Amino acid sequence: MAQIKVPVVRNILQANERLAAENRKRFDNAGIFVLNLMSSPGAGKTSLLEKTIEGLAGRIGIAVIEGDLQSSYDAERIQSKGVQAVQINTDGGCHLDGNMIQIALDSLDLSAVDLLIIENVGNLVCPAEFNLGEHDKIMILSVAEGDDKPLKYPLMFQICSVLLVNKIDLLPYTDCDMNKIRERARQLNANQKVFEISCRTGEGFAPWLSWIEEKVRGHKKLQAGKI
Ligand SMILES: Nc1nc2c(ncn2[C@@H]2O[C@H](COP(=O)(O)OP(=O)(O)OP(=O)(O)O)[C@@H](O)[C@H]2O)c(=O)[nH]1
Ligand SMILES: [Mg+2]
Repeated sequence: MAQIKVPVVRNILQANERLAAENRKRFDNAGIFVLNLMSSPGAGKTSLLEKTIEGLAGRIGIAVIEGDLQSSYDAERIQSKGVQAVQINTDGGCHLDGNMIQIALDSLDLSAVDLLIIENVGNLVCPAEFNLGEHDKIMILSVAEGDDKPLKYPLMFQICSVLLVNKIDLLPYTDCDMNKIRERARQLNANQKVFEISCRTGEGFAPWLSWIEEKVRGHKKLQAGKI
């Protein structure tokens, strides 16, 4: 059975790569910087989006694509912040793919958007395999999940240029060792940028917001230079 499955999986990934490349072209032509945000369920993806939208209000035009198995709950949370959000329901699927993003883009007005953030389905495994056309992949790990996660889900840590360690307000109530997270993540990805944050208290948000602003500005400059 394994001999049959391998080529099928490869074909699916190759087809996805083509769609992701098309998405990337579309983003670049529109001058939009795109982040693919991943984590396990409940680590704080939507909370991060809410606080980031508040922090960048009036400075950067933001739109959001939400991926969940069911419900439009997260898209409604984002819309209530005054930002365009479209919800994809994967109906059991454990990750987003390039085709789903292509369809979702048709529901967004991208004319005033500088930054598109895609909240992937809560899962530390499959989303790591599927490019969406994003410029950066970023992940959240909450301290309540434990400091062993880099050991168990290495691919996610390897491919993400940013690691946000969230819920640091809960550190006193856990046995999570921040030094272990940093060291284990560094061994997998020495270039990864790490931010320690709390979406509850807002601690650590200033450097994270500066990182985004710098990225959006840099992307605009790069695209303008190509024209
Ligand atoms: N104490 C504390 N709780 C937090 C923090 N960030 C998020 N939460 C809580 O964690 C829970 C899950 O947060 P969400 O932002 O919905 O997580 P998510 O990753 O979007 O979840 P899914 O979309 O279901 O995968 C909510 O009850 C949040 O209020 C934090 O920094 N500290
Ligand atoms: Mg969410």
